[in-house]
Amino acid sequence: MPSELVIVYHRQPYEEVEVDGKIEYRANKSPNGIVPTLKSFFGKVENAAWVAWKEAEDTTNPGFERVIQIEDSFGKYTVSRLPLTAAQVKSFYHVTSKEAFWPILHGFKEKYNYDPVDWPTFKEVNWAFAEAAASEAAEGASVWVHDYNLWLVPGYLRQMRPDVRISFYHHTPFPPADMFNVLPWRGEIIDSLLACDVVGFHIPRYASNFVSCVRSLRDVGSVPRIKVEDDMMSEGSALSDRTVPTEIHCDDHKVQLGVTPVGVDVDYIKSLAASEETDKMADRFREEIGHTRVLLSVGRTDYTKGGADQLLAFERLLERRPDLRGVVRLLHVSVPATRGMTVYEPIQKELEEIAGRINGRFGSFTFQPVALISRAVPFTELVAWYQVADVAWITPLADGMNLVCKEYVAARKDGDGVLVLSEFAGAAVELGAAVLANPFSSRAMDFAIDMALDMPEAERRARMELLRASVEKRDTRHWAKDQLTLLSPGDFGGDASEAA
Ligand code: GDG
Repeated sequence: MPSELVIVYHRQPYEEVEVDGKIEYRANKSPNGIVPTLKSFFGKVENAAWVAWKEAEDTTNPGFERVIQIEDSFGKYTVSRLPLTAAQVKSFYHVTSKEAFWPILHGFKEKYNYDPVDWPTFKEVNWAFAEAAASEAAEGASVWVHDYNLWLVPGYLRQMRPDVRISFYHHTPFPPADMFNVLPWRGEIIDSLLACDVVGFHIPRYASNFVSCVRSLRDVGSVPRIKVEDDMMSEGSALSDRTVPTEIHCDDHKVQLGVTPVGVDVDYIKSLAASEETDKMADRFREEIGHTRVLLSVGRTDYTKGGADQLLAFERLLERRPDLRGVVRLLHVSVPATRGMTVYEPIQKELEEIAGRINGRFGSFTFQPVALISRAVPFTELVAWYQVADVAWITPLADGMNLVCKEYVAARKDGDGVLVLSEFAGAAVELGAAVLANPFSSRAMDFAIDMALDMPEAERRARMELLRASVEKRDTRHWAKDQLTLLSPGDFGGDASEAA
């Protein structure tokens, strides 16, 4: 049945489990992150569909079921699975998206790798995503495309289906023109985005950067701007702007710019934090660590996340402050990328090398200052650690938003704990009550971590109260409400506030 809302996201919204020789589809193991947030839209929109890829050795295999019906805790929905070969996945995702686009989006020109890019394959895969979305969408439906690896989908879809409303959301930063224009395919990408009805970003700065990129390539005339809400303009963040562009007109077509920072599911995290299981786990962790103070860092293993700089800052902390040796530990959870992404291997090695050196220099038979966890930890366990950690140390060099810092705040039901947050995470624009740090400056990192560790309880609590108010205000429900308005103003029926 044609769908009113088609979500186009490269990952499948479930996990396949083999039970007695039969494949069963189950909700993703990890209840956090962006997939459950997107899936929450299914409960509120009739006939929703999802388009993702499925790696298939033989794409002509008649047994391959392309469209499947799923029913899980999020409701009933259709999943259209694009069969891609391993070579297509490697070329479109691991190479073009991760080696060429990702570094440019995050401002790392030196990591940009153009040579292995096979642009025709990228186009072919994007065309296939657009075709799948076109065949799922009902007349006048909304199609919601996610992230840079599907940048060309809107342009193709517009050719196939002029009737649909197309919205594109960027989960990453959007870079300024002198960075974006490094991409030789810049004109094609911008033209595709200009075929959208809505182009969405986390924060005002990314929308402004997008406008500067469009202006550098196309004639768009004047662009209206409005003042940014006060609570989206933290003075301490390097990414804060005072005004934000609202729309672009190009060739008689209006593109609305949506600025909607993604939040976390505060109610869900609070319920986990209040559960007996998490409480018991947190108590066990406290018992195990005794009087040790815990600094917690969580993120994917990626050069943008600043893991190595953080470990080096921790090493300097132990060098500078002998009083903290044997007293403070860093729990560094760094989850490696999916299989086959060799581009992240050197970072993993670097993290292991620095962590090993710190433990060698400052550890003993019974005490290791750094616990480097190179695998995913179950989310309940993570929430228990959020409750136990004295400091959440989240200092990416660049990050579209960063959900981990918001999860930490949402989990602090005791109202205590300190968040040290990079000025270059999108979240810093809202979370000005955190200890904001510039990860490019050793001095600033040292100052921030000293300040966090030495902060009096009253100040910790006052800051945490402000942080919690902010995270609660812009949670997944808030984001969903904004998204539904942008996706289809006045349509879909129901109460959008219940969508997440
Ligand atoms: C992209 C953008 C933007 C991490 N370790 C474990 C684990 N996680 C979960 C966290 C969180 C999610 O993964 C990571 O979200 P982030 O937002 O921090 O980062 P990206 O994956 O880079 O996401 C980012 C986001 O899209 C949304 O738009 O904020 O800027 O780069 O939910 O909790 N979860 C579990 N175990 C782990 O060890 N279960």
